[in-house]
Amino acid sequence: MLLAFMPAKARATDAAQHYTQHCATCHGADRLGGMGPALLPENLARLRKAEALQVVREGRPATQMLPFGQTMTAAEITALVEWIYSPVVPAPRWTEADIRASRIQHVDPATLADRPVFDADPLNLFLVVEAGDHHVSVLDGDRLEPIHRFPSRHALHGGPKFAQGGRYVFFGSRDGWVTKYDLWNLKVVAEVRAGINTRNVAVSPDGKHVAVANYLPHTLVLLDGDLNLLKSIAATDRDGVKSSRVSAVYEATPRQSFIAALKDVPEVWEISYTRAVDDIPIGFIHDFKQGEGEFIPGYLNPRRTQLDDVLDDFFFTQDYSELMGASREGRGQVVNLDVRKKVADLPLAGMPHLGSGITWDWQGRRVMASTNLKAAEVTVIDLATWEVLRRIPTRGPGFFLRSHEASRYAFVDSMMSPENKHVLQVIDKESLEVVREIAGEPGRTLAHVEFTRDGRYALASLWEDDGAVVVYDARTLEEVKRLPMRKPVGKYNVWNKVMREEGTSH
Ligand code: DHE
Repeated sequence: MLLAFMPAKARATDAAQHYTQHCATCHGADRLGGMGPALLPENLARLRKAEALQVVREGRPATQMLPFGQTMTAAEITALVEWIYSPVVPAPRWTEADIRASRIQHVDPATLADRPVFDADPLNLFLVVEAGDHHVSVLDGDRLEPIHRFPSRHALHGGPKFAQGGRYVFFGSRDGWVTKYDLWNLKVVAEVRAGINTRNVAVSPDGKHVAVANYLPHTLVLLDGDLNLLKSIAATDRDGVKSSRVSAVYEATPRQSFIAALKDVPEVWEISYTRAVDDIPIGFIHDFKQGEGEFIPGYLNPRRTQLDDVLDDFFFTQDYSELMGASREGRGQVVNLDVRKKVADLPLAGMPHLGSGITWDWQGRRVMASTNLKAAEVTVIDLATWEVLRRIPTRGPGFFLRSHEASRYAFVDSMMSPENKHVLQVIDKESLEVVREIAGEPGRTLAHVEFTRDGRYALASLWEDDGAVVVYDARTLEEVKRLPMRKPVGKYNVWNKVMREEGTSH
């Protein structure tokens, strides 16, 4: 029978059988992943269906993914792909027991050397996330050469988070895996699966607390520095009625807390990771659980700020007293984390990508600037008055903006523009104008810049499977060298991250 004429239910049964036969061993009987990634609509959101069809047909070179073009007909492959893009009902669960059971201790910490096993400056290393074959390269930022490369979990997303002066770094994958890596020993220490579909991770500077924001299940997970579960908090409104995905979580050092926003409930949470918080008089920092008359101690318990609108993406002022946030529709607001309410509206358009915002001093004012995923502009905002000072036109909507305190320039991509995704634009932070364009090869994305520790060089990603990290002299803007890489996505300099350099994301 032609598949198109089969009833939908029969097609689904057929697809489920093919899944069990061909896919379950690697991707898990429940589609939650195993040796291969999870095959759920949430986790496949970044993969176009046409590409998924091709992967099932032809396999993925240099991975364990086999081709099934000879084993299944085209119609069967189409039905299978349709099926993995449809939700699992009821929604899969990932309990505290699942989290605990998933933890892997890769090395005994007692066997790790307490000094770097290489001679490069440990504070000027870069980590380059290579999405092409799911690896991470470690670069020496002085010699601008790789010193190590190791396999990562599938589809890392968000910046890795550094702790203990840059010795340890924590990665989060879209499939929920958190990896603790010892940069001095160049070894994976431990891993845990904190969720099924994860946004990002945040880590306290002493490396003792890790927070994980999940879309699936609706939880914010708190781990200790060895990735043991401390608690998993159900992300619901304060009445426990409406459940929500968690948009993202960040660490706020001056407040010794994690700040998270919910995506489906208009609330910001602050979760203190210091027990000292319990010494603060009740009523100021403690939260009141509605209806039950019970005060909840502040340590590791969310303090909620109610808003009128949800936050998708957000950015903090340097002292972390205020948060600038935007919803998917671009409605912007400023939330004061001490008075716990919205204090201003932000006149933003499109879909500002506040998470990649940067700050600097401009004509005696502190400003922040952000790209926009839907508008071809960089928006510059006064951090004292919240007014938009300048909308700098760019070649196209962009994802990432980067600078360094020692550089007069900020680099912005136009990644979201099919015609201009190969162009990086250089903005003069004083004149607030584009002063130079660095064009790669049309059709091949050039994006995501990170500076060396001293701001002397800017490293950009030629974001292709046969791509490279391209090194530019940050003063002359000339190319210095390129290091071949498999689809380099983000790159992260230890010093800039640990010092919370103003020109980079945190
Ligand atoms: Fe990201 C960071 C959200 C799509 C690459 N991205 C972040 C962060 C958030 C976010 C909240 C900050 C987390 C952190 O660093 O702790 N990203 C989103 C989205 O909502 C969006 C638009 C849709 C989605 O499906 O999640 C999205 N992001 C993408 C991509 O398509 C990118 C380009 C490719 C990819 O790998 O998925 C992408 N996002 C990145 C990178 C960072 C990031 C490289 C870290 C930037 C940095 O320099 O710190």
